[in-house]
Amino acid sequence: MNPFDDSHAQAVIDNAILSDQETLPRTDLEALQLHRLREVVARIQNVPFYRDAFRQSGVTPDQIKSLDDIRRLPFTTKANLREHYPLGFLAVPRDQVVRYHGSTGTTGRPTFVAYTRNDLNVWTELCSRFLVAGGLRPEHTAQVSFGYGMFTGAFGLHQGLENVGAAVVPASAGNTPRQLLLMQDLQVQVLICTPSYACNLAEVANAGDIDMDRFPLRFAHLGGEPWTEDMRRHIERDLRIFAFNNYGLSEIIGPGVSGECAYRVGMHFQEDHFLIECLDSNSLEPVPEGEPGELVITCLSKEAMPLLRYRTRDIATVTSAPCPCGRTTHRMSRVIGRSDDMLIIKGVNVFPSQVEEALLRVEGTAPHYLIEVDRPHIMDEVIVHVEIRPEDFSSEMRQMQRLRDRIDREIQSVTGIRMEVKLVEPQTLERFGGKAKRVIDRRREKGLI
Ligand code: DLL
Repeated sequence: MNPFDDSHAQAVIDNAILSDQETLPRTDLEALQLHRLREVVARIQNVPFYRDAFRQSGVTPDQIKSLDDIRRLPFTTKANLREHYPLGFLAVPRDQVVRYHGSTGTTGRPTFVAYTRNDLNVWTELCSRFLVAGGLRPEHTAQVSFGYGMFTGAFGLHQGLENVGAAVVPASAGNTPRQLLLMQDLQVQVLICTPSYACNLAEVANAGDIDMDRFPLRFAHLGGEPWTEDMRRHIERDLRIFAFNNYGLSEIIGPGVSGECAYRVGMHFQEDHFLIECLDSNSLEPVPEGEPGELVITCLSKEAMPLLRYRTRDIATVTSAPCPCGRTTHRMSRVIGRSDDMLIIKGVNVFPSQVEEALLRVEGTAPHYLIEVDRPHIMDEVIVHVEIRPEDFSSEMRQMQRLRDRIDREIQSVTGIRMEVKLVEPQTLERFGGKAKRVIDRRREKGLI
């Protein structure tokens, strides 16, 4: 166990700072949500897409009388944003926009998002909240190792950190040895990046001549991509830190939609600004509490580009159970997967995160892997390329065979299907400065799916 683990959590719990908005009694919170929902529905009528959708459904803004009436409102999808590219969803005159960002969109056209001055202030506040929930204080120094640019991660967290009064090191992504140097020389205690980049940092830090007992990092806020509990343990052990998860998406605001408190029993939604539904992706009906469903998010306060019932495609569970921290907000689990990342292999649904979970259960594997799916003939075939940790890499065949068998069994037990496992030498798979790419689906390239 890493030495900072419990001590950091306990210190944060003992000195918790909670804002009034995070501890509103549910009835007050829901009254605020309804008030804001009615406002945003009225405001959004100047967006042609919504005006048409309301007209077609016959619903009028004054019919929104309870939060349940959200179900009468139209959905918004990524495809809708693309159809109205670049700025068809803008709800304010362009002179009120003070910032644009873009989604990372690896496929198709990018999508742009816009912020008014007030939107930036809200975003800053929301990022500050989850940073403070993780123990950030003005005396801390924090390094932002997200790429600064159209991606919302770096700017959102940067604003939140500065707002708390922490000192920001805007390192941006890449050049890992330099990142480690900055951390040591500026005595950085807080790391902000993707989980996969935290892994890369850990790997380089441990391979070099850094004295990890004197390494200054204490905790990290990681987000922007799916990761597993095993990945968290791996990062915490290797960087000797306490790691928090935070979630968001550019279409809604960027980071700041939800984040963990020191109890780390789910990510608290910032419900005063977002109305959350968890729906069955096919029927679009709510799933029972605790069951996985697609998060569908409505912006309650956004001015520049508020979206109604945005289908995130992210699959998670939601709980209303009270959290010991005292926040009254509902919480989401880790993202189990994205409905569009879900692989259907031999008819079985598999999320890349399940493969990660299986791999990291096996001692000796590194958290670097690549899932390659193909259909050379009739059947789907999957090869999982797994990197071995340098200290576990052996030229002895039998030893490597045993390791491969163990991975094989774990993958089969977690996913229910057999995948071919290929062990690869340390440092041979690609490293990512931002979000990792874990899947190559050749069936898609061949037009088979
Ligand atoms: O990734 C915003 C963000 C930046 C969140 C930094 C947290 C930290 P996009 O580039 O639009 O925005 O990508 C959004 O990333 O729909 C999820 O699929 C995924 N994602 C974001 N955070 C998490 C997380 C940012 N903590 C998409 N766990 C979302 C799992 C996440 N997936």
